[in-house]
Amino acid sequence: MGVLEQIASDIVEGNSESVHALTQQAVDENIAAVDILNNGLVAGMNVVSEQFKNNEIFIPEVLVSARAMKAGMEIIRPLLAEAQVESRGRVILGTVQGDLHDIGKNIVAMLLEGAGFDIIDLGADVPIEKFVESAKNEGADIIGMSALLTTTMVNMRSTIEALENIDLKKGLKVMIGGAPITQTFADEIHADGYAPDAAAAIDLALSLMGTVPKK
Ligand code: B1M
Repeated sequence: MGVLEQIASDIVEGNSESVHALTQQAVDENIAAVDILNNGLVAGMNVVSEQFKNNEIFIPEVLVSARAMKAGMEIIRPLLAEAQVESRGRVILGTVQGDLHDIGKNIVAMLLEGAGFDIIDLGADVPIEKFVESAKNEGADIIGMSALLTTTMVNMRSTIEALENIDLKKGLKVMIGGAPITQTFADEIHADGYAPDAAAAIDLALSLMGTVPKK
């Protein structure tokens, strides 16, 4: 097995230490950072995504694999920045104001990063103004909001209204998710998409960017 296949396999296994060491080995062997990203780290996370989608693995395994991917990303992120690898799109992510639940949002962030998106993670309990400010300043393609409480999901509506009020919504797609969210709610508040889980969030983000998701 080559070093990139080994990285992919160790991501599926969730072996952070090995992914870290092998990614460094690949860099030392002068393998291009973009190859390490696409054929090692992302290839591994694609398998994880697919297994998660098919209910073959569950949240804890995804988190362990995502942590392994992060261990590899730490090494190649600066090299990718130097090489100016074209990202699939820039996504601003956050859990809405008043809501501290960030486990699901973090999984979405890690899988989107694994799929080649550039992520600006605003964290949890993100005020409406912070989403708007970030949308203005960061040149994002997508704003992704997460909410786990029926009392905080209304802040998704307020954020979209705030974006519409300053005419920012046209150039931006908004995707939402979280346990209490439904497609009906997404339609009602003029979100461009809703994803029930992190694997579906990748497909949604790709389709919002006009890229047909891989099946
Ligand atoms: Co809280 N909590 N919690 N909690 N908590 C829930 C959500 C609750 C359903 C539990 C219950 O009563 N049965 C309930 C909400 C009831 C309601 O509103 N209908 C609840 C409550 C009431 C509360 C407090 C108010 C409790 C209290 O203090 N009285 C309080 C609120 C604090 C606040 O936010 N202001 C509170 C606090 C907490 C903890 C801090 C203890 C902790 C959060 C820790 C953390 O996130 N760092 C916590 C937890 C862990 C939960 C449960 C048990 C688990 C949530 C979770 O992480 N799920 C939850 C019960 C439950 O859901 N069974 C509960 C796993 C996670 C991977 O799933 O977040 O759904 P999820 O994400 C999925 C999808 O939804 C989707 O992809 C993810 C991966 O597949 N997705 C997206 C999520 N975001 C997306 C964004 C996208 C696309 C897809 O696009 C952008």
